[in-house]
Amino acid sequence: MTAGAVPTRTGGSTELAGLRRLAVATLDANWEHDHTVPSRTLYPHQWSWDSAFIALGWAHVRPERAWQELASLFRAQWADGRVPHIVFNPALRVGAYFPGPQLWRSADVEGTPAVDTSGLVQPPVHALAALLAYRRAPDPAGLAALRRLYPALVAQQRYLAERRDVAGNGLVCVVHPWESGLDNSPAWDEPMAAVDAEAAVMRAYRRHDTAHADAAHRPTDLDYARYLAIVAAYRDHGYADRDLADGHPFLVECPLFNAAFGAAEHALAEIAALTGADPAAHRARADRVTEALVRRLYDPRTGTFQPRDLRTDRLVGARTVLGLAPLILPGLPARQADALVAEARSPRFGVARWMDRPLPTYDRTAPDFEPLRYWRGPSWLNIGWLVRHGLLTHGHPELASGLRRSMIDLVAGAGCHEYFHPDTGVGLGSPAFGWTAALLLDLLVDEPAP
Ligand code: 9WN
Repeated sequence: MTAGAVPTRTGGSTELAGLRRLAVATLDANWEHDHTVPSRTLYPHQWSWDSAFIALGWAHVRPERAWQELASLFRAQWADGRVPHIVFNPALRVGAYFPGPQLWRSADVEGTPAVDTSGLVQPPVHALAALLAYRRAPDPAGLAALRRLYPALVAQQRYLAERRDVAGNGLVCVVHPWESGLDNSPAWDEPMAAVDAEAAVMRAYRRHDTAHADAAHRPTDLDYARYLAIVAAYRDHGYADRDLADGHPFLVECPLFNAAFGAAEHALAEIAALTGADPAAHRARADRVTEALVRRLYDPRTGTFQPRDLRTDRLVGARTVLGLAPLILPGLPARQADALVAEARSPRFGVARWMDRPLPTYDRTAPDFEPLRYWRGPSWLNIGWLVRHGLLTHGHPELASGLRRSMIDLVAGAGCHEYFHPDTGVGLGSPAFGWTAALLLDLLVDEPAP
């Protein structure tokens, strides 16, 4: 094992070997025939962006599982190209997760796979993960897998570009906070306030999450009532994306989602070059997405990227970690990249060569910062991994290594938890979480800047 040259607070290589064993054991325990569940208790089905991060982890230890993971997810791709955010395991009992297939009713829609799925998407980090997985394990089987995945990844991008560019400005619009992956981020407070729903609605349902995690660490009942109302609106519209602007209750351009969308085109250009396809169109699209992100979501007054609420055509005010994600775009102009590095280093996020606390998901100086509640403060490894990737992309290896050390320390101190207290590092949510284990494996192997 190469643990990287920079010592962590956790110290020597024996301890790092132990961490690696813990990560592999966590992934093994979450492996389910052809995919990895994010958590056996909280999320026992297959999730879209989880599988991308998890595939990257598998590439370090059992590359064949990386390709099985992505292949099983893409087998559930809809005919229109959308990759559903949940693929339900038919072997599990009704009630194993809420909301289950009964709410989504994907089988009623034409062009859906035989297996039940949700109708939403998640940030398209899959092309980037597939490319990096191949770089971690560059063998003929991996190349063959990349070649098979390529058309599916292209279709995923085409769906987003053609069906989800609601404002016609070159960016993808998310139609539900679940699509952002940061479900109850303060970024969604303004757009969610306009969604008509009552917390009391939840009396008719049994939430599964609060049976397995502390309710104070999860979204509220009012959040869930709104989540369900937005799903019902989309589902009752047949998950059709036409006319969304006319009445869909939640329409937002998210900087993280769109950064992933642009980074996917960069990755597809590399995959095309590796597999004998033409990279040129991907590069041109990546440039267009980057330009649209800067034009639509960069706020020069705050020096960060903010989501745009399409119902009001205004940028939302909350400064969340979503705004740092455009750093993953290699073509981000220096002005914005420098501003994001300043934002990352500010007391709001505290990225440093030696970090005294982990990266939070929300501005830790904000009065409504909540260190325990899910995406409203706690530290998550996938977000740290993305920001670190962005710092490496824009030539900040010392900050990237500070972030890396702080993430390794989190797992060393608390285990492969789903998220962590952003001051104390205490583990929160699921104690055996797939992407935490997978990304730890990736972090333990220090790589050069992309
Ligand atoms: C809803 C699986 C998923 C992650 C999301 C995270 C959480 C689901 C939930 O779990 O969302 O999709 O039930 O809370 O917010 O990012 O993909 O790990």
